[in-house]
Formats: sequence, C-alpha cells, structure tokens
Amino acid sequence: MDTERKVAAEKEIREWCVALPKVELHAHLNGSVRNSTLLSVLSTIPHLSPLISVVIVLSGLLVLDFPAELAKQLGDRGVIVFEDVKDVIMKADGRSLPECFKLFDLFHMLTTDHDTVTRIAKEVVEDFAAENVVYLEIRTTPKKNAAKGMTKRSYVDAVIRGLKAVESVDVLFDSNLTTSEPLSCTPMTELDNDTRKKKIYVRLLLSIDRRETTSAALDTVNLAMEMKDQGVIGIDLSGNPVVGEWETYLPALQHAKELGIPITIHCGEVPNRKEIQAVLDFCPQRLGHVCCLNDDEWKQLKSLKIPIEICLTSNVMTGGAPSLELHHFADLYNARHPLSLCTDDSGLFSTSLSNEYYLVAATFGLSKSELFQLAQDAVHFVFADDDVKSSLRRMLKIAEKRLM
Ligand code: 6MZ
Repeated sequence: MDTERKVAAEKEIREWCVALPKVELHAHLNGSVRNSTLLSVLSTIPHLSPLISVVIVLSGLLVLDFPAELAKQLGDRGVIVFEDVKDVIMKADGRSLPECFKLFDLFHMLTTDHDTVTRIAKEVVEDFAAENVVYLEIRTTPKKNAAKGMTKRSYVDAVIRGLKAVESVDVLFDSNLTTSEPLSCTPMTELDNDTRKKKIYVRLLLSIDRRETTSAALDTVNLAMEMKDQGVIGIDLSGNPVVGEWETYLPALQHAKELGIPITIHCGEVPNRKEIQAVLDFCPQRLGHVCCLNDDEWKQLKSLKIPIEICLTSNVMTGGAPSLELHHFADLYNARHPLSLCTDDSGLFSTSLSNEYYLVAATFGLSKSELFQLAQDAVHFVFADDDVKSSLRRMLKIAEKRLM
C-alpha cells in the first residue's frame, strides 16, 4: 500500500473507533484530568507568576512538562522537595510505576478541593462522552483533607455534583434511573444543536489506596454501601503496587464481598507472587492489568475466567508490558479469555478509549467486526444491573447497522 492510501486507511479506522459505542471499565478520575484543567488550576496557585503559565501555554510544551513549574513553586514553598520529582516530570517517554505515583501526588495537591473535584468529574464525563463512551465506570479514591473541610463522604458528594453538572450529554448515574429507551448512538460530532441529547451511563467505583490502613479501607467500603443508591456500585484496590500488604486490605475487601459489592483489583503490576496468588484465591469480579503473572498463575487465571481490564498504553508506558506487540492482550484474546479494553489514566498517558481500540486493530490486526465484538463483550462485565446491560445491548444492535 502506498503511503497516501495507508494514511487514509489509518484515518478511516481511527474515525470508526471513535464512532464505535464503547464501554469504559477502568478509568481513574485523577488520571483522566484534562491537561488544560491542570494548567488552569495551576495558574490559581498563590504566588505562581501568571507569566510562567502564559509562557508554558504559548510555548506549547508537552503536557507533562508543565508540572515542572508547579513542582518548582511547591518546592520553593517547602511543600515538596523539587529535586525528588524533577527527573520524573522531565521524562517524555514513559515513566516507571513509582514515577507515576510521584506525579499523582503532585496532581492531588492541585485537585483535592471540593470545587476542583466537581469540575474534573464533570469534564471527565464530557470527554468520555465526546468519543462515544456510552457506559463509564469511573473510579476514584475518596480523600480526607481536614484543612479543606473534606471528608471521604464530602469528596464523593463533590464528584456526584460534577456528574449532575454535565450539560452536553444526559448522564444516567442514579442506579434507579435506567431508561427503557435505547441510547442515542449518534456520534457527538454529528449531533446538531436541536438533536436529542446523547446519553451516557456513569457509575462510580470507590478505590482503596494501597497506602491506607485497614480502618480507612473499611470506611471506604462502608461509604460505598451508604451511597449505593447514588451511583456507587463497586470497590477497587489500586495505588502504588510496591507499597502496602494484601493482609491490610483483605478485611475491607472481605467485608465488601459479604455486603455483595462488586470488586475489581489491580493485580500483577509487579511480580509479587504471594499477592498475585492471594488475589486469585480471593477471586474478585474483575481484575485490572495482570502484567507479571507466571505460567502457573496464567493457567489459574484462565481457568477462573475472571474478566480482565486491559490497559495497553498504560502497561507499555509503565513497563508492565515490554511493547504493544508483546502485550499479554494477544495471548488472552487468542485464549478467548473475557476482557475489556480500558484507558487507565487517559490524561497521564495521553490516550483515549478510541485510541486503545485503534491500537488493537493496528497492532494485532483485529477486523472491525472483531473490534465490535470486543465492545459488545465488555457489556457482560459492567457492574451495573441487568436493565442497564439490556439497554446497552439494544443500543449496540442499532449501532451495528450503521457501523458494519
Ligand atoms: C495503580 C493507579 C494507577 O483515585 O485520585 N492509580 N493505581 N496502578 C495504576 N496504573 C498506572 N493509575 C492510577 O486517581 C488517581 C489514583 O488512582 C490510582 C492511584 O492510587 C492514583 O493516586 P484518584 O481519582
């Protein structure tokens, strides 16, 4: 194929991936923040010269270069040690997992107040909806911050206010608010002003951060139970995989299981044999990542058939997979293991769910009908109830006529 035809073919499949109605099951709120929002929040930090922000914007610096300025300011004010984070920030091509967590600490300094949490929740939903995600499970770690009068509950309330504030698309987030009408499957880009608004189902998963104590983890599970009629439908275990012990979170995860709350766990981001085995024995409803399993663990995983949230770009950028070509997606897909494509941290890794579908087509040669089947299969693994699943299936049926 000559270059021109190749470029045209790539454009066509990229657009098709955007138009495909998609289900996102693994997206961290603070990892999905818009770069422009981080920049604008940055500019409100006291003593930060507006000139610095303007220069950063005008010079078109790479997104992740800008926290260097933030880090310097925070360093000057004694909030962090600038030298500790400088090298991480300056890296343009992939960061190790520990390096990502240093960046998350910086992001949290910027985003952890009620108004900013509300803003980013609203924008994250708008961004996923804009690329035809029709069902979004967004996960976030409820945070306490006494200085800002923030409790875990008020943090989640602030997220929910963000979901309610979305205007560009109808957000169906209350568990009692399912619709019997099929969702619109018109790409956002093709909607006129007077066309009926597009809909997106949004559900929340509350994350337990691996740095938390057993008691804090239990608080998160109890909060999820308390807020189950407000769109909270599951529990996630995440955070820096080299921090913490499985035994610390187990009582909270066990409690969630007893309460009937669906659970997803970040598993095998590092080769921690004891923990991977414990996670497989615990047998949650879904697993995220599963990068560093040994032969025996792969065998167990496949026989357990636990659905996997696959995060291609994230895994390659953080070194969990050696390359796209050698990503474990291929093995799991060929083994017909249940899986769903996800973004993980679309802001941090500059990706989108459409791009993840495109990467699967470009790297592993999946056809449109195979990609469509992947989107359809993901509906099986959502934590929402059967009414939502039926609605999503009806909508995908309609979309099939247009796309295939
Ligand atoms: C493990 C991750 C993650 O909760 O503040 N998080 N945990 N592995 C990953 N892969 C790279 N990416 C994100 O969103 C940010 C938090 O999500 C978890 C980390 O705990 C991070 O601090 P929230 O909204």
